[in-house]
Amino acid sequence: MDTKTQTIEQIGINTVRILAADAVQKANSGHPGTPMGLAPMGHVLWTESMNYNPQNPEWANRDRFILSAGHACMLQYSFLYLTGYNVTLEDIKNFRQLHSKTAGHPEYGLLEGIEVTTGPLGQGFANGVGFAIAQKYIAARYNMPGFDIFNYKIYAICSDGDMMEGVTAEAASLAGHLKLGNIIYLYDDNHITIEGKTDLAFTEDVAQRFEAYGWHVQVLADGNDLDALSAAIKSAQKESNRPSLIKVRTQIGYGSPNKAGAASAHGSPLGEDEVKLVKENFGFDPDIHFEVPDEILNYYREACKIGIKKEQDWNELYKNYKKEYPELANEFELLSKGKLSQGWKEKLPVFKAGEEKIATRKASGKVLNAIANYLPNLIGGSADLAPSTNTYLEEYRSFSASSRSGRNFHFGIREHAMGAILNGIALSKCIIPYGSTFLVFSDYMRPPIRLAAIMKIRPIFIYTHDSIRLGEDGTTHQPIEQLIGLRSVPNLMVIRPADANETAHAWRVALEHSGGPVALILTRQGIPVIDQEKYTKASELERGAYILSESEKTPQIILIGTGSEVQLVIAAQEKLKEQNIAARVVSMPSWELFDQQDETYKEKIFPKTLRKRLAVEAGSPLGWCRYVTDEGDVIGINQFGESAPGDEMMKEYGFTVENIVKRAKALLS
Ligand SMILES: Cc1ncc(C[n+]2csc(CCOP(=O)(O)OP(=O)(O)O)c2C)c(N)n1
Repeated sequence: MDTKTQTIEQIGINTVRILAADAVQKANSGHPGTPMGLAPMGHVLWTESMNYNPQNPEWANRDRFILSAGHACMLQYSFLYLTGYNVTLEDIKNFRQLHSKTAGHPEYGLLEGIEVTTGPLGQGFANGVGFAIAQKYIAARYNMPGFDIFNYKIYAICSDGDMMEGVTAEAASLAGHLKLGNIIYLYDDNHITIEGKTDLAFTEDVAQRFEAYGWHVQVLADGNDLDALSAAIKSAQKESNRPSLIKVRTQIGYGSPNKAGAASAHGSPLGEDEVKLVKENFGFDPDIHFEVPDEILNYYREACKIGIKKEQDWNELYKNYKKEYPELANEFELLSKGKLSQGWKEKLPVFKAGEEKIATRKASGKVLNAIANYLPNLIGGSADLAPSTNTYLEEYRSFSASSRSGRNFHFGIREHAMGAILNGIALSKCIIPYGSTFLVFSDYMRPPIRLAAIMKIRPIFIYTHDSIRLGEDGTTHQPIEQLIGLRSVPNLMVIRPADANETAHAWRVALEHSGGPVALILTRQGIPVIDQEKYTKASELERGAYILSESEKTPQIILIGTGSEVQLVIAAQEKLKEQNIAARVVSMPSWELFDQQDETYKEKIFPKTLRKRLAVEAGSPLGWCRYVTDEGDVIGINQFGESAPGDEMMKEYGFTVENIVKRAKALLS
C-alpha cells in the first residue's frame, strides 16, 4: 500500500500501528497486536468524539478515557503523544524501561492523561462506573439552570478479558440499573485471547447479555470502518438513559501479514522481520523506526485544538457560573484540591465512659452522621450490609437513577465492583467515597484495594465484624488472616480502633489522610468506652500506638492490644498490678501510623530495653514479632474459628484476662 493513495486518517492510524509494533519490538516485550486492531477506534475517539485538552489534562469537564484493556497501552501512549500531551517520542522509545513514563501498563500519576491505572482486567471497566457515578453526583450538586458545568462522559475500551471477568458483570449490572447514560464503552471483539481463539472458553452472546443489563448496545462488523465508528459513538452520546456498549469486530495485529488474527500477535514482539513487513504493507520505510511523518503530527496536534477551544468556552461559562454561584464554585474548587470544608472536626462526637457499651461500628455510624452535613463530598454505602455496617446517612436519600444527589449508595452484593467503583469515584478528585462490608469479605475486594494503594488514592473501606467474636455466623464469617493481609498492602493504612472515641479519631485521621486508601476495622459487639479522664486521650490514635495506661512502677512488661482486645489488656494490667507486676498498656490501632513516627517517639512507646512484650489481637499473629521482639509473645489465632456465641469463642481461643495474665507471667518467669 502506497502512502500516497491513503487518506491522512489512514496514514495516522497506520502510524499508531507501527509505533506499537516498533515500541514493543524495541522493548522486546509488550502487546503489539491489540493496539494495531484498535487504532481506528482510537483515532475516532481522539480526533472527534472526546473532549480533552492536552495543555490542561486536568480540565474539570474533560471526558474521561479508560483503557480497561491496559495491556494495549501503546495505543494510549501513541495518541497522548500525537495529540500533544506531555509525552515525547523519546518516551515512546523508552516503553517499559526503568523509570519511564510509558510503563508496561498505564499508570495513574506517571503520565498526564492517564486517568486510572489499568492492567488487571475488569478493573477499568468497573472504575468507569465509579467515574460515571461521580459525574452524576457532581452534576447534581453543582450544575445550575443555564450552567451545565459538568456534563462530561466516560469512555473506555475493553477487551474479551474484561468481558470475561466477574467484576465487569457486577459493575455492568449496577450501571444498567442506575441508568448511567454517561458511559460509552467500546468492546474490542477480536475473538483472540492469550491461549487462542475466544471460543475456547467464551461463547456467550455479549450483546444480549448487556441488553439484559439494560445497556444500549450497538454492534459493528468492521473495526476499520471510521464512518460506522463515528456514527455509533454519536448515537451513544445521544443516549442519556442507558450506558452504551459498542461491540466492534476488530482484528488483532491488523496489518501484520503473518500474525494478524492470531494469538501470537497478543503478547510478544512481532519480530524484526515481521515489523518490516508491517511497515511495507502500510507503505512506510521498513528501515525507519518510530517514524511519525510531520504531516501526521501536525494533523493530530491540529485535531486536538477543538478540545482546547472547548475548554476556553467552558472557562468562560465557569467564570460566569462563579459570579452567579460563588459559594458552590468555591466549594468545588476547595474539594477538588483534596481539602475539606470547615466545621466537621468540631462535630466529631465525644463518647462518655460508663454509660453503655457501644460497638465501634455503631460509633462509626454516629460519627458519619454527625459530620456528614459538613462534608458534602463524603458519600458512600455498602454491599447490602448498611444495617450491619452502620454506614447509612440518615438525613440523606439514596443515590439512584432518579436521585443523583443521594449520598447513600446501594452497591448490591457486589463487593468487588464496590471497591473498583470507589476507586473510580475517588479518582474524580472532589469526592471522598467510602464502602463497607464485613472484614472477612474484604477478600472479595483485594484487587481494587491493591490498585487504590498503587495509585495512592483515598477511598475509605469500612470493615466491620472484625473478629471471631462475631460468633454464631461461624468459620466462614470469622476473619483470621484478613488483618495481616491488609497490613501487608503497601500504602494502605489500616486502623482498628479500641473504642468509640478511638473510632471518632480514626475517622478524623482517615479524612485528613492522603497518599493511599484507609481501612477502618470495626467491631460487631458492644465494647465499653475507655474513660478519657483516667486514661490517655483517644486523639493519640493519630500516633498509631500510644501508652494508654502507664504502670505506677517502672514497667516490666508491655501489653499491646488493638480494637476490642484493648479492654482485656487494661483489665490484665490491673490483675498483674495486684500481683505486684508492673505492666504498661499500649493501644496500637494502626501499625502504619506508628511506623511513620520518629525514632524518639517509637523508643518512648517500645524502649529497646523493655523487650518483654505481649500483643493481643483476635486474628493471625503473623507480623507481630516486629513489635513484640524475640523476647515477647502474641495471643492470636492460627486456625479458623467455629460457630458459637461470641463470648464463648473468645474464651475458647484464649482471649481472656486470665490467659493474658498467665502468658505475661510466663514471659517474665
Ligand atoms: C485479572 C487479569 N487476569 C489475567 C491477566 C493476564 N492477561 C493479560 S491480557 C489477557 C487476555 C487477553 O485477551 P483479551 O482481553 O481479549 O485481549 P487481546 O488478546 O484482545 O489483546 C490476560 C489473560 C490480566 N491482565 N488480568
